[in-house]
Amino acid sequence: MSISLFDLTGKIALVTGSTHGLGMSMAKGLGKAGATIIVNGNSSQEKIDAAIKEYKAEGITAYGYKFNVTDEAQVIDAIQKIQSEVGNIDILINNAGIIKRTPLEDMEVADFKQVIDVDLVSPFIVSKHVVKGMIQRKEGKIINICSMMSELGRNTVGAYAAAKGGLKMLTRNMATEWAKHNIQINGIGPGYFATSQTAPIRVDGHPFNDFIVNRTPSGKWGDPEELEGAAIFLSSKASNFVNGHIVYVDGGILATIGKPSNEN
Ligand code: GCO
Repeated sequence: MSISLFDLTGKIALVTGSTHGLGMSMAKGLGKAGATIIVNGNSSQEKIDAAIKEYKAEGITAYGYKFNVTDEAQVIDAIQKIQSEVGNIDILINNAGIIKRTPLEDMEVADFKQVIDVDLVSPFIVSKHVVKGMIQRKEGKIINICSMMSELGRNTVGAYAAAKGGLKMLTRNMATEWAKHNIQINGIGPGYFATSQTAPIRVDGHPFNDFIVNRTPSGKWGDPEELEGAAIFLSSKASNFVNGHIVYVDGGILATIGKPSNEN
């Protein structure tokens, strides 16, 4: 198989929420495959600058743009700046997201809405404005970062599951409406990965940590670098006839009902 299928040289990829965590891991994967990375964050310019240094230290061409993905005016302004200062966006990874772990009966409506806003509405907002150029150029890749919670529920993450389940179906509808323009829209559903977002539930001896290691056929938490391949595949020519598909990178979690903790 020609390795050029996975070559992203000359491509520009916007990865929302890519100053740290899984967003940075996927962006580094695309960068190592040749893409120029547009780094996005909304917390602080210092965080973006620190991330840019990290990308450049790995030989990746990266530019930073601070904007709030839930604010349509900021998204429109940022996309215009990116297009005039760097170039057209060929690849969009909608990764920015938040989680609030609260039992549904205790959850404030405002908190529920904030999770939906960031995790479901913002991929719509950013995609709606990036896709315009992709439609004109008759080419593009959009990847929505879904979750195990696109398929399964879990105590205390009801708002997040509602958002990520919705994002799975939004991905399918984007494919339905935009595939005719030679745009491929897919999702990546990470399993349980060792990141800052999961740090609170990943402590040795923490019941949830033991549960996940047992619930995952691979018997471990994912290493963020293990997400790079799926991101490169769905960003490259190799996936030009893949559309509306969620690639689960989960160590086998969704393949199994699980096993008793005393069984190997
Ligand atoms: C949780 C975790 C999960 C993972 C991931 C699983 O609280 O259950 O944070 O949400 O982060 O989304 O796919």
